[in-house]
Amino acid sequence: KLQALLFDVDGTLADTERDGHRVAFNMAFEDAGLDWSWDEGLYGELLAVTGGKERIRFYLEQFNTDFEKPENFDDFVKGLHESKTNFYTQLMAEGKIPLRTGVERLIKEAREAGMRMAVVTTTTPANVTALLESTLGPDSESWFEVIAAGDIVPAKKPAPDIYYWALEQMNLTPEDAIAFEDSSNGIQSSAAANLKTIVTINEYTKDDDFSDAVVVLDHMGEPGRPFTLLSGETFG
Ligand code: XBP
Ligand code: MG
Repeated sequence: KLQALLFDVDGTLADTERDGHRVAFNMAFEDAGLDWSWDEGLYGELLAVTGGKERIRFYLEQFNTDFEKPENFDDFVKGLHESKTNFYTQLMAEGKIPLRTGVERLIKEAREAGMRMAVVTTTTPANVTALLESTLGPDSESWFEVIAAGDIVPAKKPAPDIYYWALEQMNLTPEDAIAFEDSSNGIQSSAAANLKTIVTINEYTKDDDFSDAVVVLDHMGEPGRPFTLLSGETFG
């Protein structure tokens, strides 16, 4: 019997990448006096790598090789990323990003039905708190039994480690739970952890490979705004 819902955050609960994370990275770059600027197209390519610190390194390795790395490069990346997190949580507190269609309804109905819930994401824990508080309310983080996030495991998605960690914390096997994801990196992670996965696509991920998904939907749906089944088993 299904016991738990495991939610990815970025792209799944809310479209945080283009107008949230990307904007916050650019604010941090400007604040640090760097002339780097990540436009929407470049950011789509940078999403190949999950995790903000990892993404900054990837950018320098692949897209800005002329940049002369400072001696204490690890600290430099860490500091830049901390600044990005500050800008990002500020944007969330200002309510800049709403939840995706159907997400609030799904979470509230699951909660009323006594379903166990967890967050399983590569983003920084403070970002999860900021999004949940600004959208579902001040105590909504407590609706989730486990917040599996950020650097809790060293190998981020597409590695399955963060899902393994969450399942272990909840004392569940993969058969007891279902994952919600929006991206190729996300479903590679959940599928490698043997979880059934429901995918809701977004602009950045609509052409990703979702052959491992139970179903692929455009969004979670609302009364009067039903989702479209894009692939997978028919159900209803
Ligand atoms: C989300 C991400 C994150 C955010 C940045 O992937 O890739 O890295 O873009 O977060 P997923 P931080 O939805 O698969 O979890 O800067 O806090 O690392
Ligand atoms: Mg995601």
